[in-house]
Amino acid sequence: MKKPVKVVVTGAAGQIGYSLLFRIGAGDMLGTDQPIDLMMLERNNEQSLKNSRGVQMELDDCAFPLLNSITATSDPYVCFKDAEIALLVGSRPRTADMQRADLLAANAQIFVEQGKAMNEVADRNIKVLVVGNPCNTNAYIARRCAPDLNPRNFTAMMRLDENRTLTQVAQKTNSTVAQISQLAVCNHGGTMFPALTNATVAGKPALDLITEDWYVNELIPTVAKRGSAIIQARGHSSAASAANAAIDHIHDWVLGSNGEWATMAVPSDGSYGIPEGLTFGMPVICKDGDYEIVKGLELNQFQKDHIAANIRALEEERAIVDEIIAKA
Ligand code: NAX
Repeated sequence: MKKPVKVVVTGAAGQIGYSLLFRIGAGDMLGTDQPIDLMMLERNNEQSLKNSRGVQMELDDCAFPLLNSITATSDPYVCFKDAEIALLVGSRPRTADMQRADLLAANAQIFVEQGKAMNEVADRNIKVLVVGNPCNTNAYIARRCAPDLNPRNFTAMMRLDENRTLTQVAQKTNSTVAQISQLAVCNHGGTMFPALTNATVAGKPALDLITEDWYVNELIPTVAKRGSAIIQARGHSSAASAANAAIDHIHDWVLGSNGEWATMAVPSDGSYGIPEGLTFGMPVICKDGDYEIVKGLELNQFQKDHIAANIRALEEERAIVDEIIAKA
């Protein structure tokens, strides 16, 4: 029997948490031979803790053999103690009266606090995935507030955008997602774009099977606006698909991507002219519990322009949160 791995999920009583925790318990994330000590973090208020207890009761009722223990708490220092994997899902949603800077500030408080707690008590090689939006910038905040931990291990989630793109391309080319390789998505939010220059579908270049018009006028807007389309259709934001993407991200990081590309937002090492340290969505290959950025890809003008727009947007956010971190 393997030693249990300590896994933290924040926002455990939220929508995404409600899908994520049960998939983790079933072994979808770390494999069906890996026991888990599950730590659930929620806000310190009566309603959140009550909801969290309810989810914990349901997890108990699943009798998952892999769940060695389940702890629900609102204390980050208890939750992150010796944690080896953290999925930071809990964050503050944007309300109608909020400006973008207010949202960044409200979330910054959460990720400053959690970064500090991880720095003090987590396993020194903790792997962190930030899901809560704005996820790139929240991952940057947590990393900055955890200077004693491995900075490479603060990542953010692009995988939902990648998975959405995979299905759109598969449907358009009458293929299956399993036949598609080397597809990456550059970043998240309004300036994201899927990079198909190296992608293949059943061994053929993807760009030979689709038109530029479909790529620019159908694929990019469909993926970029998919979150809103889900809200329109379902009345709630993406939850099960977001949880699935988080599972995919950690699964590949820990267990390897078998030579396939996976899109992760990671601290830039300066590749592709992306300023060092900016948390940026890039293709990576995962092996032996680590990831490597795919290097040396040629970028066309369209990609360069989109990357520049992404950099500008993320640098603006970084400037706002740098001030908050300096005062924290
Ligand atoms: P919910 O509002 O359903 O759940 C969030 C949960 O987080 C709540 O239970 C809340 O009490 C908890 N929480 C808030 N602050 C906390 C703190 N300091 N410590 C612990 N728990 C805290 O949102 P949900 O639909 O689950 O979405 C969560 C986040 O994921 C949102 O920020 C959302 O924007 C983001 N998403 C990110 C995606 C991505 O691709 N990166 C896609 C899906 C999703 O929209």
